[in-house]
Amino acid sequence: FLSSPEDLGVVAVGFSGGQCKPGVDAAPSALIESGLLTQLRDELLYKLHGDDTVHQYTDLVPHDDPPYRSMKNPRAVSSVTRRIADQVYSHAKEGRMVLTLGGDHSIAIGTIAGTAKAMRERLGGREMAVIWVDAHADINTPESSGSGNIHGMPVSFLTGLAKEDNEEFFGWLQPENLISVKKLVYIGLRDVDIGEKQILRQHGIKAFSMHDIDRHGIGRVMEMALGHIGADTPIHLSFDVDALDPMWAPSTGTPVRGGLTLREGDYICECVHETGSLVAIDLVEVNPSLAPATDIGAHETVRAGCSLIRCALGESLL
Ligand code: 6HN
Ligand code: MN
Ligand code: MN
Ligand code: MN
Repeated sequence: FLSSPEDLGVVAVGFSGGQCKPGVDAAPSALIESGLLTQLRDELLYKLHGDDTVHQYTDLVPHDDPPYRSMKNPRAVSSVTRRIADQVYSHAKEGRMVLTLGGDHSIAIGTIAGTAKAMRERLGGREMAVIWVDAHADINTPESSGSGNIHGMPVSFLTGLAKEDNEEFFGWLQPENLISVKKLVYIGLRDVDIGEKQILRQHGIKAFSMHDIDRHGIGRVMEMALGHIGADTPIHLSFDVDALDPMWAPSTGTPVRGGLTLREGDYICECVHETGSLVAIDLVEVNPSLAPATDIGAHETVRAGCSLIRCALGESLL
């Protein structure tokens, strides 16, 4: 699916409007300052295209953005994700792997909308798969959401479960931007809202919770997850750092105990890399300003994020 797998499009998104805690906008700079892009260029030998500075998209954030269908900051999130979709699409249609550094998880509305469209065009209508690694399912509809935070809703818009015609509120999403619930796989779930559980059950969505990982081990879970997707299907990996246990990634907006070890997270990324089908990766929800007690937490979380990305992009262990 990638005409030039060594070419990497980078999109750095300092956007936090999908939730209420400031600071997640500082993550791309923190990841870049810790040397991530230099490593990808000098050690993993990628040719980088796109952002070495971080988009803040302030021009797209309106002064007044009252709730719509209970969504908070709906105009800002809609117009920022629409811009991201264009950026990601233009990399993916060139056959580049796309790396997006968030930002909160609402930005995946843009990244997946962009890759889904590019892959359909490049593969004559064939569908892309998404592996969503997260403590949360992020599949609330505006109506099922208890928080109104759009970072808890991206999957419902991307699968067409949440519908909206008004362009100002995600109505810009077209059928070619969407993915099928059949091509969606979750890994790491442990904090799923009641309404979301109903949605997962009703649509038979494949999900591997922490319980499944405890039972089968991460090796078997990855076999089953990739088996569900099937060979020769492009994969978009959307990795929320809160999938990791707070021991490894404390600096995040909605931490949940009982998560993945850093090695399990890295293993997921390594397995996805090994398929040769990875076309895009998002790393989201790193919030360097949410460090418990000392700033060691922020540093550790950034380091964990860099490790996940290097593994997904093919850092070899030996
Ligand atoms: N995330 N289910 C909760 C909500 O507000 O809808 C939490 C969402 C968390 C989102 O971590 O990307
Ligand atoms: Mn999450
Ligand atoms: Mn919850
Ligand atoms: Mn998430």
